[in-house]
Amino acid sequence: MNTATMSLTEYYIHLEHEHGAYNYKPLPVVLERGEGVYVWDVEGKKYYDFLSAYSAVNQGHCHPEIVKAMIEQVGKLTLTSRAFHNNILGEYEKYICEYFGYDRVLPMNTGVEGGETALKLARRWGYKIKGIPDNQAKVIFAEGNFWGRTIAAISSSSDPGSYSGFGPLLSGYINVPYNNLDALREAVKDPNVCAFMVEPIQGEAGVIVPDEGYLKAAYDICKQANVLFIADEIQTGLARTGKMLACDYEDIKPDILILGKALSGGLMPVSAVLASDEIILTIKPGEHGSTYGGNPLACKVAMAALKVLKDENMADNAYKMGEILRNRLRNIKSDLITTVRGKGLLNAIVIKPYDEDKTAYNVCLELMKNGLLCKQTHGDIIRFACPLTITEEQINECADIIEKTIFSLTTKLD
Ligand code: IF1
Repeated sequence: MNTATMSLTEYYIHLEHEHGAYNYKPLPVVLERGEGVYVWDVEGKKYYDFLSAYSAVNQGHCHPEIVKAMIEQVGKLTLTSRAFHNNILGEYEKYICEYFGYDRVLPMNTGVEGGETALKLARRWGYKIKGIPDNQAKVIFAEGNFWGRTIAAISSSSDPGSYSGFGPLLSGYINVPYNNLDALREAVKDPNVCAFMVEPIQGEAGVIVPDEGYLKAAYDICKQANVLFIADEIQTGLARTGKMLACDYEDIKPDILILGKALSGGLMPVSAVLASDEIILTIKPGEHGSTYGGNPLACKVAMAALKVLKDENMADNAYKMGEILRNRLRNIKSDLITTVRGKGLLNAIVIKPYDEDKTAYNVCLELMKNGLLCKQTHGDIIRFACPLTITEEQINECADIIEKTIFSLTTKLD
């Protein structure tokens, strides 16, 4: 292949194609810069980012306050390991615990490590506090759950694309249908159940919003059965759905809260597990950890990322802009869109296949040409999740782009 005749875009795609693993199939766009709600490709074309790195960039790309915090710390001290104390960790732990009203935090890096940590805590609590016999603890998950790619995470998955060919999987998991309280009531009868882990809105499943009252009722069922309620707010948390946490809609405080993604505003992997003394102190020195977890750079970045969420009222803005976006999407008169759903700025549309075999991926390609980047999931769903800093004028411009794109495809249909 002659790289000299390639466009820049083709060249960079070629490099990845030749040297990378094929575990992703990205849209054919190569990005080199981001600022707020926008990203630019290597040809200089500007786009609205309607994925926000899977909700890691809630605060907008390269938020100046978060970047400033990172730059101030990066030349000073970045990593000490937890073998020694550092002068930022404690300040961060105090900050995040007060921010969310928890006794303690256990800092990790990626979201899936947060999930793993929550499960280890739940099992440990199950043995030490609830009195479950050794190695018998079970955790309930909802079908359609997604919490990452490790063996523990794919073991709870109901998506063959996630788990098949990677066995043997972990045992000790019970799956119940999402948004089904009777099934949960039945499952918690098993005295060896230590926890129910759930996303307040299922992201990867296609932005599945449960019935109003489901989370609160599920929480109450767990309380009655002495089962921990673990909320995976890695995607729904940090103002994405129009409140600081999606659980705030139903006034519940999870026993274990997992945060990630936007906890760093997209600058680096930072996750956190928050819980009570009773739960978190069941793990003793040497029993859990990570080289990078709680590093001073991450702690500084996370404090800045949390601060700007509040300073700039991003939850309120997400709520309002989400209402506008869904109204605009619902008003698009086209057979191509069969459903519009979501909360705050975590939204999805369902696309009816068109032109024989074309579907959501092809709509994403057209949206890309028209200056808006987003990603399909499960073939027929497109997720819309722009940064929470978007203005009313910008969200309307985005709705115009989506409308224009859908109409152009609908015309082709006729
Ligand atoms: C991939 C989707 C999003 C998550 C929830 C934990 C994690 C995630 C609720 C793990 C991660 C990502 C990872 C990314 C695709 C993805 C995703 F497309 F699958 F549905 F966000 F919408 N809990 N979600 O959504 O966090 O370890 O990745 O930091 O390809 O795996 P992580």
